[in-house]
Amino acid sequence: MHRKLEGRIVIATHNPGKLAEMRELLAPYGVEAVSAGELGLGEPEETGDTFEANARIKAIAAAQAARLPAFADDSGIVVDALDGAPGIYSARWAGETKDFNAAMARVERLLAERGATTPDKRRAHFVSALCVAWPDGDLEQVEARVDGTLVWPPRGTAGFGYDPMFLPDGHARTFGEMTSIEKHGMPPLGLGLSHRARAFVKLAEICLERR
Ligand code: ITT
Repeated sequence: MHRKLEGRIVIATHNPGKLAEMRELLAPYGVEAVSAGELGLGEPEETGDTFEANARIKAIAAAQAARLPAFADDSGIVVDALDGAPGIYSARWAGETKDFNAAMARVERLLAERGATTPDKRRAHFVSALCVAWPDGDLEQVEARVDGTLVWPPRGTAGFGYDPMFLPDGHARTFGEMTSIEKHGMPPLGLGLSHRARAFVKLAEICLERR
């Protein structure tokens, strides 16, 4: 029997793009979500070497500091031709200034150096590891991915991070060209397309109830 997430919870992210998506995903479930920023929580060091480990570090740190159940996401883009980079370092590639145009340009430069110019050589996937931690130590963790190819130049201004260069399989528009409903909306409005939406479906099955 899984423990249900209810009442007041903290969304353990300092990334505004992720925060907006996590709030939208939680909206049908009647929980009162406050963000780590609103509570003035610090950012723990992400010392894990997997998405799962880093999601756990963030959720546990927030649950302990806020004395509330905490919901964290660790995510990133894994590029086949770059041996999985930037992966768990996706945020760090944008540097202190969080410059994702520079991060995308770095990915593109490395792909060009490897001669990855055709779609088959430009395969990538986004991963989202979600973790819910309760202040007493209980944990739930899930993970999911969405596969696609990387385009250049980047297309669209919606979303955040690497969205403008990611073309999900079976679609003609990048995540940067999609509305939030198209990227991560749930049926009947959306397809639950993104890595975060897919992971959230798994999490909702085990620890959320529609209100
Ligand atoms: P928190 O740790 O505070 O949640 P962060 O941005 O540092 O924020 P991560 O360490 O999980 O989060 O880094 C994930 C990075 O991967 C994120 O900054 C984006 O650049 C990228 N990323 C993850 N999900 C994405 C998405 O849906 N669209 C575009 N880029 C995404």
